[in-house]
Amino acid sequence: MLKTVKTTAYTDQKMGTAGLRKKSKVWMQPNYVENFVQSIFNSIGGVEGKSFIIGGDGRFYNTVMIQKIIKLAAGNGVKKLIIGQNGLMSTPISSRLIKDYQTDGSLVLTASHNPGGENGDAGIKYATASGGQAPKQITDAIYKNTKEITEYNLVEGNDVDLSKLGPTTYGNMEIELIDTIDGYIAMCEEIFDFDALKALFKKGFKLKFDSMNAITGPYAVKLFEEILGAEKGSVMNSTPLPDFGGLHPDPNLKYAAELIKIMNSKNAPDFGAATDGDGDRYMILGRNFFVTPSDSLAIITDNYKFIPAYEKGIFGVAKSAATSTAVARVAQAHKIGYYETPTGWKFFVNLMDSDRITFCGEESFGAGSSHIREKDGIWAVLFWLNIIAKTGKSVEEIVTEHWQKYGRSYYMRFDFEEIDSEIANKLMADLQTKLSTLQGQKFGTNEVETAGAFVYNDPVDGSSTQDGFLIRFKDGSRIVYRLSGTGSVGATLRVYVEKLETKNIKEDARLMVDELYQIASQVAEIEKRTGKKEADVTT
Ligand code: G16
Repeated sequence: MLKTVKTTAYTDQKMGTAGLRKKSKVWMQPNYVENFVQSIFNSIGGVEGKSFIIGGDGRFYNTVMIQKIIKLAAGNGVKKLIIGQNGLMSTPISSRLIKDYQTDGSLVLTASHNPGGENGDAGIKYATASGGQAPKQITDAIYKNTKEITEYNLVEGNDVDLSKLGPTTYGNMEIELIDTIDGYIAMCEEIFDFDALKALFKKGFKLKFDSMNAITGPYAVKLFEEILGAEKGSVMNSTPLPDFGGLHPDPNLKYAAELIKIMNSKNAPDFGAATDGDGDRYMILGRNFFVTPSDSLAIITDNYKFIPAYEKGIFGVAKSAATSTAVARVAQAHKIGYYETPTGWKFFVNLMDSDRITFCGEESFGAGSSHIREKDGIWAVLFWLNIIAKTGKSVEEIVTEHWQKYGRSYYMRFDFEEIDSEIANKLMADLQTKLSTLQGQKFGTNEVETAGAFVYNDPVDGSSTQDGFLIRFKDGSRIVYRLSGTGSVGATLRVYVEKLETKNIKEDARLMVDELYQIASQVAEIEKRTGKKEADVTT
C-alpha cells in the first residue's frame, strides 16, 4: 500500500568526500535512512520510471537499509532495482553495473574503510548514471533537501528475500537479484592476461590476499584460488562479516597488521595485498616491503604496456593534489596527459569521460582506470601481478628499479583524528592567512616557492574547486594540509609531506621526511591547537 509518512528533518546529513557516513546508531534513529534516501530522490528530479543498482559491503544494518530502500523506491515510482544477492556488492562492480544495466545510478551501503558493527559506522554512497560519485551540485542539493524534508513515500509490504537470485516484484516495481562475482571476474579477464597469471601461480608463486572480513572475500577466493590457481588459503579473512570480525577494514600499515606480520616473517609469500570494506581501496606489499599508493600509481602507469587492455596506449593519468608527484615524472617520460585534482574520485570522472586520462589514483590507497568510474582494489592487485608475471621481478625489484629510473618521492601522510571540528576549522582558517606570508621564506636551506590554497579548474565543465593547502619548496618538496571528508566523528587533519631524492633512494622514509614534517607541524601549530604530540595514524 502506498503511504506518505510525515517526518522531521535531521540537520547532520551532509555528504562527505564519498557519501554519508555516520555511526550505525545514528542511522538507526527513526526516519534517518528514510529522510536521506527520500532527499536523494527529491534532489534528482524524482525517480519515477528510473532504475538503480543496490548493494552493500555486508556490514551491520546493510540489509535493514536495503529493505527500507526497496520500500521507498517503490513508494516513489522507481521502475526497477538491481540488487546484489544477499545485499552484497563491492563499490567497483556497482560502478560497472550502472553502465551495464544503464541505470540512473546506485546506492551502495557502506562506510568504506571505516569500522562496522552496531558500534561502528554505516553509510550510503550515491553514484549517478555516470557510474561515479555524485558531483557537488547534487550533494549540495541533497543536503539542502535533508534539512527541509517533511515527508517521504513508501509502499508497505513484506521484506524481499535477498537470497533468491532472479526477477521478482515489490508492488509495481521490478527487482532483479543478481550475483555480481562472475560479472566482475569476466570484466577483469577482458583487461588482464589471465594465462600469464595462471602460469605464474603454476610456477609456485605465493600470494596472501587479505579481504579483512569485508566485501572482496568471495570475489577474491573465486578469482585467485579457483580460477587463477593460487594455493587454497591464499585469501585470508575471506567471509564478509557484519562487524568485519572486529577489524578496521582499512588496508594500511596500521590496520592490516596481521598481513604485515606475515609479509615480514621468515617464510613470507612473494606478494601481499589487502582491500578495504567496500573493495575500492588496496595495498601492495612485497616481502618485508611496502609500496606507497603514490609509487604504485606511478609504477602502474609506467608499465601499462604489460596489460592487454592498455598495451596500445593510454590517454593520460590523474592524481589528487595530496598524492606524491611520482606519477608526474612518469607522465612526462611517456608524454601523456597529466592532471592534478582535489581529493575525491568524482574529479576523475570528467577526465575519463572526455578521454583525457586512462589511469588515476590517490594516496588514500586508491587506483583505477576508465574500465569503471570508481577505484578498484582487485584491479590494482591484478595489475601488479600481471607486471610480475611479465617481468619475473619481485615487488622490491620493480619498485627499486623504478626509483633508480625516476628518482624517489619520499612520502608520508600523518593523520590527526577526532579533533574538535571548531578547533580544526580555526586551524585551517589561520593556516590560510599564515601561508599567504610564507612565499620566499627559508626553512634551513629550503625556500618556499609557493604557498596557499589548492584550486582546481575542471578542464571539462569549467567548475572551480578548492581543496586544502599546498606549500611547494624550491627543491620540489611539498607539504599538503587538508581536512578529511570521510570521518564520522569530529574532524581529521591530514598532513602529507613529500621529498624528492634522485640518489639516496634506499633510506628510511620517516627519517627522510622528518624535517618537512617538523616544518609542517610548526607552521600549522598542530600540537598547540590540538594537544596532540604525535599523529594518530602514519602511513
Ligand atoms: C573516499 C573517496 C576517495 C578519496 C577518499 C578521501 O574514499 O572515494 O576518492 O580519496 O575518500 O578520504 P579523506 O577525505 O578522508 O582523505 P573511500 O574509499 O572512503 O570511499
